[in-house]
Amino acid sequence: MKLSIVLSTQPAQFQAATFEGDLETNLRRIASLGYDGVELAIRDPKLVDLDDLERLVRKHSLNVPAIGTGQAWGEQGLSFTDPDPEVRRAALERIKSHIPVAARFQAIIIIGLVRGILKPGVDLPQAMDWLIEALREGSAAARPHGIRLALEPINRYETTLINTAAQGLELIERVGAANFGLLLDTFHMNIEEADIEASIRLCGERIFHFHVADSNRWYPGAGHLDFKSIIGALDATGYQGWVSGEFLPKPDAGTAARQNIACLRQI
Ligand code: LER
Ligand code: MN
Repeated sequence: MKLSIVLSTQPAQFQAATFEGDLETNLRRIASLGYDGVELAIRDPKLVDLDDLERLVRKHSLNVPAIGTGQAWGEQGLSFTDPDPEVRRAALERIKSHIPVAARFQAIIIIGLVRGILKPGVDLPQAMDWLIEALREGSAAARPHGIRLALEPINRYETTLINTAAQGLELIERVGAANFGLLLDTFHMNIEEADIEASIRLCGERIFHFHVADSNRWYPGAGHLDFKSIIGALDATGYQGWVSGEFLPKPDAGTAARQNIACLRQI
C-alpha cells in the first residue's frame, strides 16, 4: 500500500489538509514519518515556484500521487457550474493550468469542489451539462500528457452535485473519457453510501485515487469505520493507486499522521 498525506502549499480555509505551513519543514516531516508521497493542495499553480517545489519533493524522495484543486472554489469561488460563463471558463483554465504541474510528477488532478454547487436560478440538468462539458474539455487537454482526472463524490453538506459513487459512475459514462475516473473518500462515503465496501466494488477500476479519514474526519482508527474491511475491498478491486490521508490535524498534524500510518500499515 502506497501511502501519502495531504499538504497545502498555501494557507487555506479547508480544515482537513493535514499539513500546511512551511513547505520544506513539512516535506521533511512527512518523509521522516514514513510516507511515500505527498498529495499537494494547490490553489493556483501561478502562486507556486514549481521548480523549487519539485526540487524539494525530490530532495525528500517523495512522490506526488495527486494534486488537489478545491481551493480555487474555496478561496476564489471558481466553478464549472457557475451561472457566469466567465467564472466557468476561469475554472476550466485553472484546471488546465494544473496539467503541466501534474505532468512533472505523473500526478492525478483532483476535481473536488471546483465542480461547484447548484446555484440559485440554475437547474440540475443545466449544471450537469456544464459540468460534463468542462470535464470533457479538461480530460481531453490532460490526455496527451498522460494525465488523469478524478472526480470526488462529496457529501451533501458541502455540495449538491455528485454526492455518491453511483452518481460518479453515471457521470463517467456521460463524460466518456478513458482518463476520467473517481476519487473515493471514506469520510464522504460514510455519510452518503449505504454500503461502503459495495460501493468500492461497484467503482472497481474507475477508482483512480483514494482518501482516508475516519467517521469523525480524524485519522483512521479514531472513529468507527472498519478500515480492515474497507482497504480489503479496495485491494480486491485490483487497485494499484495510493491511499492518501486527508484528515483533521488533530490532536496535532504529527500525531494524526503517525496514527494513520500505524493503523494502515497494520492492515
Ligand atoms: C477534498 O478532497 C474533500 O474531501 C472535500 O471535503 C473538500 O471540501
Ligand atoms: Mn477528500
